[in-house]
Amino acid sequence: MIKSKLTASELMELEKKYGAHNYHPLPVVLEKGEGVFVWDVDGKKYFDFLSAYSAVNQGHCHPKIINTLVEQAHKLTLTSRAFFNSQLGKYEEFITQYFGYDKVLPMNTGAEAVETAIKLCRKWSYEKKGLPENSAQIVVCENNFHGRTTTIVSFSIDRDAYNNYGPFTPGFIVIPYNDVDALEKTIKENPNIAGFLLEPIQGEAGAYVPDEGYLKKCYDICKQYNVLFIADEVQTGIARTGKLLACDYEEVHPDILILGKALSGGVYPVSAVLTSNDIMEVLHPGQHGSTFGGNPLAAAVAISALEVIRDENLAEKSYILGEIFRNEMKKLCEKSKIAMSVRGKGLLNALVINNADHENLAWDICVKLLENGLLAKPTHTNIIRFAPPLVITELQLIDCVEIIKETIALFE
Ligand code: IF1
Repeated sequence: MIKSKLTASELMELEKKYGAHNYHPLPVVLEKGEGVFVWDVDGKKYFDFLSAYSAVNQGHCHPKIINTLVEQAHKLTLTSRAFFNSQLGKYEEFITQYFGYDKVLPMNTGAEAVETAIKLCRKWSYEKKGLPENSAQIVVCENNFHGRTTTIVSFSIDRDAYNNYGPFTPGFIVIPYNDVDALEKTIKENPNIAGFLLEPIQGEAGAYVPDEGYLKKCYDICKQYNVLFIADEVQTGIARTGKLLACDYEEVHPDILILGKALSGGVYPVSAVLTSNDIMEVLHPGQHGSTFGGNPLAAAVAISALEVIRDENLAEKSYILGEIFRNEMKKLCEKSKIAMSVRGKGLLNALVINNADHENLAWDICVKLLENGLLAKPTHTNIIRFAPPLVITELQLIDCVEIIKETIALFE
């Protein structure tokens, strides 16, 4: 029998029947991606305004990154770290110099990098800061999102993220985000604080941008009390917010920097933890690792992905286009009864929807946006995240602003 192409509904049925139901996707089946565009199995074209949660900042299937992936895949993909390989050292030199650190520990997913940073901070606090064994506390923020492992959800306040996954990992103190006094008070009251872990802009919370100066003030308090400032830039990093790192807006250089997602341009899971020699030297052979961490394919791809960010000036583009986008959305909010406000930096933005009269309004708007050729998804019921690949042109952005305005108008 000639294998006929499965329809969108047949493909959705297969996922429903054989896949875990841990997501609720929008009703679209994607088959192809290129730059800012994706196509579904019926050939319909969309602007992608989610960018795989900021993993394809460089655009879908960027040719330079794909070429590197294919070329390296024909040579050597994985050796384990039992041996050296021809790509890792070059990548480690490139990424440490690019972000201004002494050392990098290569991992695969963002959550693994966050877990690595937590272990590193704890070990440093015992062996360098001198905290009593198993006493280390790491301060985190309300409405954080740092991944889905058991330890990470142990300090989530999102019930869906932690409910029935206990018992939980101890050693975390949750304080309000964007509250400098809460950080200083917590550090003063608790002698065993090892680190402060935060997102410079809270992504999942809906592009929640803290007050100007918040990062610098927190960094200075951490320095004053010998507490490590740990920035999770898995989503905000790599040019997404209009600077190479969101911390760059306040010239804060995190003690530990966590990267992921766009570190590979979305073609392969690559994450990284960057820090100083003084901190990284607490790790000795056999004390941490990962089968795929630092593999030659990931290393080669990550160099290309970062070269694209650098050579195509994507941070500067993100900054300029983000200003245009927020100005247009602000004008929309001034006239709209349902678009309340827009917030974000660079091309990490979110529109707050007034869903008082219609709880699932944000979802329904996203379904209509999909019909109108633009993919976006709500977070926390009433916030729509808008985050296109950073390679979008100004003309394309204006077209998308029109699609958003026309779609919202249908619900006024
Ligand atoms: C899902 C959210 C975004 C992250 C930050 C670490 C990680 C993430 C700041 C972990 C991952 C992803 C996970 C994905 C959807 C997406 C997400 F909605 F879950 F919260 F982007 F906001 N730090 N975020 O944003 O990286 O292990 O996934 O590689 O779990 O649904 P990961």
